[in-house]
Amino acid sequence: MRNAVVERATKETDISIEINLDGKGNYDINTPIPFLNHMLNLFSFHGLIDLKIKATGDIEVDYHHLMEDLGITLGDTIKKALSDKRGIKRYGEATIPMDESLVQVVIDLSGRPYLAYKVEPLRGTLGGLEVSLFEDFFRALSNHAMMNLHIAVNYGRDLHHIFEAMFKAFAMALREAVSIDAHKAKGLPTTKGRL
Ligand SMILES: [Mn+2]
Repeated sequence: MRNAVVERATKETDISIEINLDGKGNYDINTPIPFLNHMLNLFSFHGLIDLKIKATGDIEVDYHHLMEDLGITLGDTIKKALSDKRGIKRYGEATIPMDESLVQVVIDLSGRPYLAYKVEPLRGTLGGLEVSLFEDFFRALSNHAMMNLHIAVNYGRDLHHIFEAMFKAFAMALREAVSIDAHKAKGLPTTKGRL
């Protein structure tokens, strides 16, 4: 089983995350950001990744610190669970609709972090959460998971639908990228000898 636990506490936030990449999609997500809980539940369920999160933070300021620190800690946890990445497919892609919205996510677990976030400037809040903070969340996550992550909103109207499609696409793309490839099971999916 590829699992990991990471705990991270600062003066601003206190986060503990437990992950199992070879799970069944069981989740127990407790952050004080209701819309993010909804997104992480979907991520776990569709990614077949078991995920337990306990988080608190200085949300009386705003949600920025907690969103960014959750991205950092989830990225660290994914990286730790992947360990030496032996046998993984490495690449993953998913394009997922949610009613009128369509979002594409492409992942390369290359060891070189990069976020391409092709999202028209979206303004607005979902359950009090400013949606621009999702870019900060995914940037922190890609940096700490050492993941090349491309997110493109092809089109969409409703903010809830756009971000729900984004998290489902992220889940499906990651599920593929971390899956074990029978052809590569003996080694690393690179001609370089390390990832
Ligand atoms: Mn929903």
